Amino acid sequence: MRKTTASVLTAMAATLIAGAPLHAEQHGHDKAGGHAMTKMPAKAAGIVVEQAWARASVTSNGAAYVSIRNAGKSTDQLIGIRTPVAKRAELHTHLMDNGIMRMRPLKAIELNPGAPAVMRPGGDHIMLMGLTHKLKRGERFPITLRFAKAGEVTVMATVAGPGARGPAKGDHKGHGGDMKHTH
Ligand SMILES: [Cu+2]
Repeated sequence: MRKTTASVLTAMAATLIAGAPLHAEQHGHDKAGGHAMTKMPAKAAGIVVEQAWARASVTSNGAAYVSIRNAGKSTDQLIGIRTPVAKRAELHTHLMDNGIMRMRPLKAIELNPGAPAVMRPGGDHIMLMGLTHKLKRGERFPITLRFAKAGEVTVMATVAGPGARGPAKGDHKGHGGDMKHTH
């Protein structure tokens, strides 16, 4: 088990270097803070980010999840992530490999009109690497998503419990009554 984890991390590190341009743009827009975007789902050029949440962290890495709807007419791609709470944030997915669940970095996530991308534990996720502090349940923090066409969107993620399978129930902060879910 331990060995497997280590080799996955090594593979991830190699890919991270290859994927470095994703981070070329870190010149501090983090002041966004999200005041303006807490009232309704964040939106840019047809892209709607409906739900953002994270698990409470137990190590120096963490995981966050968003649901993205492409309400436009053409395909877009999620190509980059950043957040002030982690040194790096990467797009990951989980793949079964010989009966072992492994994480794999993704260069991008395709966003087709009419097919929402729902990140969830065990599937696509945002890997938060090198957290600046422990993410505690109930805490909120900004995540900036970069899209190939729609540009950048910043959303506020709410931290749920450490083993949560979904966003905390009854948390209406920042979701402007958009309570629908796809599964
Ligand atoms: Cu991961």
